[in-house]
Amino acid sequence: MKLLGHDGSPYVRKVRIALEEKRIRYEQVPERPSAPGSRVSEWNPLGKIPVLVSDKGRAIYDSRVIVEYVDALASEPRLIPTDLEDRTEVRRWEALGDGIADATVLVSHDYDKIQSAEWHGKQRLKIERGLATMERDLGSREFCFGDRFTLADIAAGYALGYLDRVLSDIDWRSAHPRLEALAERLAKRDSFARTLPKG
Ligand SMILES: N[C@@H](CCC(=O)N[C@@H](CS)C(=O)NCC(=O)O)C(=O)O
Repeated sequence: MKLLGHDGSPYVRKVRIALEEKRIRYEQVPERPSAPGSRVSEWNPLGKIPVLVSDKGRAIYDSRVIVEYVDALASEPRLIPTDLEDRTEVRRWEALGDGIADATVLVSHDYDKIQSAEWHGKQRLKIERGLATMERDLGSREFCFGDRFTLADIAAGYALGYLDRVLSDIDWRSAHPRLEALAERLAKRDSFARTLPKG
């Protein structure tokens, strides 16, 4: 199995954390969609990474679909609960993490400051509200959902890690001490440590 996508992409890291947690072997091909001659669109018509290419040559995208597929490949540890209500709650955490990452990508990629201050303010508000919701919903629990590690923790952890890397001016730790403690716990997991982008 091959995973197309470079380490700088938050969504690639999300998928890699899931693969590491499930102890599934894969080969990473560090594709960049924006690089000249990139072949990503041959696998994903949307031209986005990550793409998981199975041994039979089947391409799977995007990160949400890949994580669901990966979770079903090996039964333990279960990342997405089977019960409808539990599953929906975990997927809601995933939507929060993805939404924070999406807004972070948009803001951090506006290198030439083409977008207005109002646009930037709106994106940053999405990040702030997303974090506030995570902080509230985490409460005093050890894990984001239930009493064990799930995709909800991957979602929160990869989004916070990406924020730290590319929008370090956002001091989310002062306002969200529970998320700070969560991020510290997650950083100790092998899956998070092994997938931390270098540099
Ligand atoms: N919702 C998608 C987002 C994927 C995405 O936006 N990836 C970025 C890299 S961080 C990308 O490939 N961008 C290239 C493009 O949009 O042309 C997912 O979860 O996989």
